[in-house]
Amino acid sequence: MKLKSPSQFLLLLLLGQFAIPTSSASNTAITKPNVLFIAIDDLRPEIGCYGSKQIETPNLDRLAGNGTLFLNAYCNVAVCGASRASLMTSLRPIPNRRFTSYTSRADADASGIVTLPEHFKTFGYHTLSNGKVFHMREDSPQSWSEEAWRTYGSNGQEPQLYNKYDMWLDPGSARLVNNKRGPFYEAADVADNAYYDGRVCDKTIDDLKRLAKGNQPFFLACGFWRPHLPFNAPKKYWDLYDRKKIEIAANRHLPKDAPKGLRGSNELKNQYAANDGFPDDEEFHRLARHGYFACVSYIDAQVGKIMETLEELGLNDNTIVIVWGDHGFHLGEHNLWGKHNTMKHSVRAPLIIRQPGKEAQRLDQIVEFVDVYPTLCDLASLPIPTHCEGKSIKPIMTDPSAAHKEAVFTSFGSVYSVKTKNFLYSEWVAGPPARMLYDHRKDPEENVNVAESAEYTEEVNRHHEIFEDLRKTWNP
Ligand SMILES: [Ca+2]
Repeated sequence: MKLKSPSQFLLLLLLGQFAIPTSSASNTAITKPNVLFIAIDDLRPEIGCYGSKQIETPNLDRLAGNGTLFLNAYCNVAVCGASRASLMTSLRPIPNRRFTSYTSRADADASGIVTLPEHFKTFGYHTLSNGKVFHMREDSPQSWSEEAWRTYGSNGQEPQLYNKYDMWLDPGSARLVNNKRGPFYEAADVADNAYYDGRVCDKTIDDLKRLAKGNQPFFLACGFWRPHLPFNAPKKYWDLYDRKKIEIAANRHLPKDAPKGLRGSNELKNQYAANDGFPDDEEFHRLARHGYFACVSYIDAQVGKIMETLEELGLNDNTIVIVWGDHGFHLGEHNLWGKHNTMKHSVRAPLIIRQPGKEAQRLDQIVEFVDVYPTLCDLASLPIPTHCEGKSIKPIMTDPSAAHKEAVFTSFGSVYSVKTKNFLYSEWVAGPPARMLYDHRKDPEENVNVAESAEYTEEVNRHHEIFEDLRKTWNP
């Protein structure tokens, strides 16, 4: 690029278009912090650091032990593509911008919104995407300095279809079952990088080594596919668990007074190999949990390898690390599997941010994923774009006694929810009128819907008003 004047150079320097020359070629000499952005598909807070007693997640626990753990983080919509599009734009899903999985790119592009990585790119960052970051590899190509990397094409197809991409490696596994998908789990005795996520990890490690030698700050996004179905993980991660000892959900029934429209996801049913119905016995619940746990441990090990590389390269002191799951996941609670509703197990998700120089802490303020974009800008000292609907969390990371928000919002389909400190309230905005209110002080597992109980009229009205205030912003 030819510069027309010294003032243009100064402007570009201020905008971060040029790396400031330093005496060292090392990335660590750059004052702008790098961002390592790790997305884990369908990971609920089933992690040791969140209090899960059964899971083996030493690496995520170590990361949380050096960072800020958000105990009450909520996705803005309980489905993969839309949750990601919302987080990456800091825009809420609303009826005329639903961010449904296959139109996430169109929604973001049509709104002319600068995405989170695109914003960093504008300010001089080298931005990379490995694995499942946006829902589709083709989504938001302008966000990345290099073409988004996956080991398979997508072209609008779910990769689990037809075993096109070697998702099932055990020759004994069925290839096609119901709905033309493979079986819902597999434990092939293979190396980590035989399955897809191990290759995402290897690519990310190679990138870190390359980026460490450069003179540009980086925003490196790494998206793992598991523990999303199918629960395929190398056998050694299954072997971490004794299936007989796995505890299953105590509440394998719908909540009392639940609306008729309350459902879970059909994904597990679609991948269940038998044609004689879907099981509901304890053995099946243990098997499905075993598969999910094996996948979580598999991903934990990949995160560990990446964190080890970051440390070896001397990048720890100048890299913000963020780990998030795109939404929650039912593991048999209410006899539901997966996401696709607004129950706590679908909408609460893990969020861990390690900020260099910041001591470990656990925060219980409620936060939501539209807050991630402005927070990363704030932590990296970049301006926060005016379109962002979220609010930076940095103030509560700096002063844990500070307040953040009275309420956060989440959704699925035509159901919209308000989460406050003690309650989760949901309202159906289309179809037959229905609502849910769960009192998390008395009923953390959401076994009784108290929305129609006279005792809770005041709380229902209060939450409805909070929702109405949000609704007024939908069509400004
Ligand atoms: Ca997901």
